[in-house]
Amino acid sequence: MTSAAAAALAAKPLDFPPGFNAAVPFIDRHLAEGRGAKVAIRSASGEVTYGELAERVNRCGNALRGLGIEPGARVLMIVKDCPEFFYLFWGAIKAGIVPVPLNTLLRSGDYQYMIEDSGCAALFYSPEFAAEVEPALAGVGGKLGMALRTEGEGKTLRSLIGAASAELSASPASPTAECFWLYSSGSTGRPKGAVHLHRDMVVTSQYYGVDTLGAREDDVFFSAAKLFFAYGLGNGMTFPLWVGGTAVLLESRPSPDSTFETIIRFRPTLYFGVPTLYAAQLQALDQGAKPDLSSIRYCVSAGEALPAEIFRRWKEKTGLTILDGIGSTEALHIFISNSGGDSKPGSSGRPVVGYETRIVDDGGNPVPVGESGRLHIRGPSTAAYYWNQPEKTAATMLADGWVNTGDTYYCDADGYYYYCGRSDDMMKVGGIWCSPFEIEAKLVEHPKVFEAAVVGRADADALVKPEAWIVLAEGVVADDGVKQELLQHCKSGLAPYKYPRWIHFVDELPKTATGKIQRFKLRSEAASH
Ligand code: 3UK
Repeated sequence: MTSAAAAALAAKPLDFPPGFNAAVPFIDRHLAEGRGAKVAIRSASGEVTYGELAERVNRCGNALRGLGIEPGARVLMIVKDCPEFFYLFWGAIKAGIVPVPLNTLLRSGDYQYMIEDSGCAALFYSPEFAAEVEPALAGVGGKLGMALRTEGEGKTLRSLIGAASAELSASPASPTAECFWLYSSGSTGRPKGAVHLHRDMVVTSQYYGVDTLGAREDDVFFSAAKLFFAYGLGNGMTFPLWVGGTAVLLESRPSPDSTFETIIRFRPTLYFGVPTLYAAQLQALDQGAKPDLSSIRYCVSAGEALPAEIFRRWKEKTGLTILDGIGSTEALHIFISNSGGDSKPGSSGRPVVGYETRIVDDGGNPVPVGESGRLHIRGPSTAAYYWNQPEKTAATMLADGWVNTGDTYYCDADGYYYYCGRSDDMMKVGGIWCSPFEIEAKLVEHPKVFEAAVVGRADADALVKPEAWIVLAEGVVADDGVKQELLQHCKSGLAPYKYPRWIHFVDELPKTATGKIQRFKLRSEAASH
C-alpha cells in the first residue's frame, strides 16, 4: 500500500448532524461542555472567556442582520488580530452570512478589486488600515452598500455589537454549504476567491490540528502568522476553538521582539511561524536575546519551505523542534507535514491523515519514487471553486476532487515529500504570495524604467526574495539615487513585502527570438552572484 493510501485509510470519519453550521462546534459547543468561564482569547488588551465569546458572536450575527445583510451575502474583513475578528467571522457564519478575511497588508487598488469581484454587501475594517481602505471605498463609489470601522468614534461594529440581542440560533446549513472565502494570489491576473465549505475547518482542525500536531484542550496557541492567512486562521483561531484551548493574539507586526515578548508574557505551548521569521528570530538570539521559550511544546513552520539549516540552528539554540508542513489556501491548511514522532528535516514530511497525494508528469502520469513532478492532493477540506473564475477553477480543481497545488515535489522511498519549487513564476516572500509580474508592472510604471524583469533569488538563509533586473530609459544614468527612487516607488505602491531586495541595472534583458524574457537566464545569473 502506498503511504498516501495508508494515510487516507487512517482518517476517522467526521460526524456532521443535520443542518450542520460550523459555528455550533467551534463556538456554542463549549458552553454545553462547561467551558463558559475558560479563557478563549488572550491578548495585550485583555481576556475573553468562551461564555463572552459565544455571547458576542450572537450579538454580532444579530448586528449584521440588523444592518440588512442577507444570508449568503459576503462581508469583507480587513481586521487586525483581535477579538472582533472572531466575533465578525463567527457571527457572520452563525447568521448564514459569508465572511471573507483579507490580507491587511494590501494596497487600496487590491481592496478595490476585491470589493468589486466579491460583490460584497459590506466591509469592516480596523481603523489602522483606513489609509488604504478608504481610498478603495471612494474608488468603488455607490457599488458597496456599507463600510464600517470595527472600533473608534461613532457607529462602529463594536457599538452595534453592544446594542444587539445576545440570542441567536444558528442558521441551518450543511457540511457542503458555502461558509467563508479566502483570496489567493495568482502569477498573472488578480487574486481569486477560494470558496470554503462548513465542513472544511472541522477537517483541518481534526486531521492536522489534533491527529497530526497533537493539539489538546490545555494548549495555548500563538500564531505569528496573522488570522487573515489560512495558516493563521487555523493556528490562531479554529484549532484552539476546536479543542477548547486558548488563543493568544498579537495585534501588531510579528517581529523578533514582539513575538518573543508575546511568548514570554503568555507562555504558549504551540507556536506557529514562517521560515523568514524563524531566521530573524535566530539572528536576534545570536545577538544575545534570551527569551524564555520553555512553555513551547512544538514550533510549526509553513508558507514556504523551511531550510534544513534553520531547523538545525533553531534546535541547537532553543532545543525546540520545528515541524514543517505544506498547506495552501485552497486546501485551507496543512496537508503534508512532519510531526512530533515522525520528521525529516529538509522535507515537508508525509501526507496528513485524510489527504491523498500524487506526483505526476506533464502528461498526468504518476512518476517513479525519487523523481520530481507536479504535486496533486485530494482531501475533504479543499475549496469548492474560485468565485467567478471558471477557467482558473478548472485548471486547479481537477476531476474527482484532485487539486493541482502548482508545486513541484518528489517523494523518497520512505514516503517523505521534498519541495523542489513552483511550476509557475510565483514566489513566497515571508510565507506570502508575491508575483514577479506585479513588481515588474510597478517598476515599468516609473518614467525612468524602460524594461524590468523580476525573479526569485535565495538570500543567505536560503529563503527566496525578489530581485530586479532593470533597463533604464534612454539618457537615465544608473546610480544609487535612481535605485533609491525606484525602491521608494515600489514600497509606496505595493504591499510592503513585495519590493525588490536587489536591483541590477543592465543594458538589455535576455530574450527569446519571439521577445519573451528568459527568466531562467536571470536566475542562473543571480545564482552566480
Ligand atoms: C507554498 C510551501 C514548501 C507552496 C498555507 C499552511 O502557505 C499557505 O497557503 P498559500 O495559499 O500558499 C500555498 C503555497 O505555498 N508552501 C506553503 N507551505 C510550504 N512550500 N514548503 C512548505 N512548508 O508553494 C504552496 O502551494 O499562501 C500554509 C497552512 C495554510 C496555508 N494556506
